[in-house]
Amino acid sequence: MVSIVPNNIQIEDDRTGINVETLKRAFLDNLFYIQAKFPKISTKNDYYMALAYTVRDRLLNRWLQTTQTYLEKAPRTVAYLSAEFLMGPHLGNNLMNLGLYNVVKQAMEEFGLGLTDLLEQEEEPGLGNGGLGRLAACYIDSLATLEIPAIGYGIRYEYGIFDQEIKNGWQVEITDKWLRYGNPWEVPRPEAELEVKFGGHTENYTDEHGRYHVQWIPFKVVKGVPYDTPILGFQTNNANTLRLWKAEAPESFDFEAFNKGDYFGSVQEKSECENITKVLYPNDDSYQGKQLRLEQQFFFVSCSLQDMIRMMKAQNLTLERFHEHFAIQLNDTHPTIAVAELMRLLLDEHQFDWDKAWNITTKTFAYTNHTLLPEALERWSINMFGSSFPRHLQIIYEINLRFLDEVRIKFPDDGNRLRRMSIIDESGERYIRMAHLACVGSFAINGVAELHSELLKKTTLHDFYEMYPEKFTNVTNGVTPRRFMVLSNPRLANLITKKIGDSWVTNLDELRKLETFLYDSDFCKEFHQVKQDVKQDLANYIRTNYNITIDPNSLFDIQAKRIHEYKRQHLNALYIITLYNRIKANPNLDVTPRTFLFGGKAAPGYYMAKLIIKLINSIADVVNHDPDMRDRLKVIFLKDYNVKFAQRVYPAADLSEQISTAGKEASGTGNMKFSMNGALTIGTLDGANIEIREVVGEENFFLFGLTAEEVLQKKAAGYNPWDYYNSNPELKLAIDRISSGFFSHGDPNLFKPLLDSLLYRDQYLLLADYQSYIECQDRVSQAYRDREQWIRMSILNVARIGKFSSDRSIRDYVQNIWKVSALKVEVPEYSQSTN
Ligand code: 4GP
Repeated sequence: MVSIVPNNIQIEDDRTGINVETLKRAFLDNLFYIQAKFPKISTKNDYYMALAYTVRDRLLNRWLQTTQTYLEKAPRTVAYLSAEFLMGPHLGNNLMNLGLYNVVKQAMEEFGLGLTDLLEQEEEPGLGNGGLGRLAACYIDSLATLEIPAIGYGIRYEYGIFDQEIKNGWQVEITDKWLRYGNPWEVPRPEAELEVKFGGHTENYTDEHGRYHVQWIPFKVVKGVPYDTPILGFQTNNANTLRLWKAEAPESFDFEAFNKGDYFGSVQEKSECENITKVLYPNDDSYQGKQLRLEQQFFFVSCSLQDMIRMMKAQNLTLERFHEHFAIQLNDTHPTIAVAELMRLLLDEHQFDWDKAWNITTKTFAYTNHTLLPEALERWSINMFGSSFPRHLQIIYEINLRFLDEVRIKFPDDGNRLRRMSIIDESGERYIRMAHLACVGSFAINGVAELHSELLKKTTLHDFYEMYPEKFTNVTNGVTPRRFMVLSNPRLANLITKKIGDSWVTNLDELRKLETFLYDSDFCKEFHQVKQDVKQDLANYIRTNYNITIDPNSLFDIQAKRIHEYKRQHLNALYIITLYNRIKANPNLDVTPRTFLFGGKAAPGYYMAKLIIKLINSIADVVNHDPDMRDRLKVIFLKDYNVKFAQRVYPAADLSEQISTAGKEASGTGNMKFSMNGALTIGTLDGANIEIREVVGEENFFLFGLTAEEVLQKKAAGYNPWDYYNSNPELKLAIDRISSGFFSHGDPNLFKPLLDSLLYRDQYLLLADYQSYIECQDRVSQAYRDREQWIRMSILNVARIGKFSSDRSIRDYVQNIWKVSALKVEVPEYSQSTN
């Protein structure tokens, strides 16, 4: 076999060398030969690009070596199918993983360039909405770090999640043109393109052996072109691949139409094909039954499965062993059409019989559920589905027929159960229930936190749990400490490393050692100083970008996540108004100064969420300009919350708001990132909050609110929000302030829809939880005054958070679901980094 890396490459080669001089030379070389610029006319972006290519070069031998090793050894491989990958900027992460951060920083400094400045330049690939997409990114990081052979498969959206601007207090969406200046991290692979079919009809035929087959005659065919991004693990040589698919027209023009003079018709067809991967649907925890969305899902799933089959063929592996070679994880139901597509490929294109194909399929897939919210459970109308995927509809009918027979055997004479469990919802207009297809077609089903997995078994997927109890398991989410501690909070990371060495970065449980220093006053001082410095950084940022001065000595109280009624940003807002009212009533009140910071995007079509943003901004307007507040209260809505910005925000928090209605937040992952950075949590017994509280200790967590069970009981007993309004004067005053038009220049109607929803329905029980929340918030204010105790609580949050590393989650998946093994990749000596 020819060596992957040419043998004549030397240590000092410009594409691999890692000392300052070589890096500088390589940087100038890239500036000249790739950006076609010289320093005098270079923009900051040119410098960023030149540096990105310099770093990418140093990744490539690891990446290619990984590919070669995987090719030779043909290990069992995880295929992580996700419609979203919210990766965040690559440059800093790659520098950290390669161990090149400091040497590159120095090289840039010698050119008079600031590395931080260059890092800022990167447009982040916003190919996800929030939790689910960012989780996929953390998992891809951990897979590489743990040296697990894996591929991430997804969609290369031309426009990712919109950029958010705030105009007059309202959210305004701006197209995210993240590819405008090129993407140095991806490598297009047009030679590996595949075809994906859509629409049309099916025909039956009999082959020469008298066997019956179905052929799908599509209406259109679209090309899928893979774009590959290397994902390097932390200080490993394993660089896995993130393979994102772009849709293209099969021919650039329909020449027949063109020759007939239908120029626009032929161009239109091209753009219709390309539309499939044009834009990410900006909805989180909900879905829109749009045909294009379904087509996106099928498109990337079909490309990915065909790609896997092609790889097996290239390795001379038989498809009979598909399930031994690949473990495919379905990240929510978005890729679930894969169950039907793998069946189709095996049946129609590779001539397997049904039983064999079904056996392979059901040993291949595992399904993760991310939400219990009914509005987020995907279902596709039969008509729409059948018009795009006539063959898959047949296959799904057949799967359903056989599945219902099984149900009948296990639960005879239970017609209601059959109706409830059927993959086809026949209660009105007929729909395909994708979660049901996922449960039937997978060998494992998991929720993302203990409570969530329990609730799945008890409620949403209860029938499936009774049918297949052995399939159900829990994998509590985790997040990568590389990006969310080492990269985003270097001050804290350095302090920790100084105390306990650096093995915590890949073994987060090691943080426990910090408990030894709990009463070491020097350490506590340093720990506190780190927090103050980081808060000062954020304060500077806010002053520069918002022209608002905030006091780093005030308590930084942060709620950063998608805006959603169940996440209850408006409960937080009610507390702010309560504090405001108290100070207005008693201007000399002794309050703990607080800065309330919010960040998060609302789905563009989610009116109530947008109104919540407007409410927060309107409160900020009044509070920040009221001299009575005397800097004791500040409110800021930080626009365009994304991964890059999140990295600034988590480290600066004193208090993390995790206040969803119990039973609604599947897990949460922001809660983990805040706690890892020493914020204390104020939260309900929801999602992973419960497990966080368990490990950090209940005395280091501010708990309030109803439990999931109490929420259900309250609703069952006939919940009436007016009872709370009428009996709680502070709550009444807060709500009346809003309804009087006090925050809306006298307009009593602006926030009426929000207030009506609270007073007449209050689906998420804000009013029921209000008193408990404000009492808890008052305890927080009190606790913050005891600085030493607060610091200790904060240290304990960091020290005990080890469980929530995504490395632990991935180990759980590896051992309990995927059954894959690590495979170490070796690279030549010269490219090993030194720092
Ligand atoms: C989110 C859940 O809302 C969140 O609780 C969870 O931590 C995250 O997935 C990852 O598991 N769901 C979504 C979504 O982002 O789009 O459904």
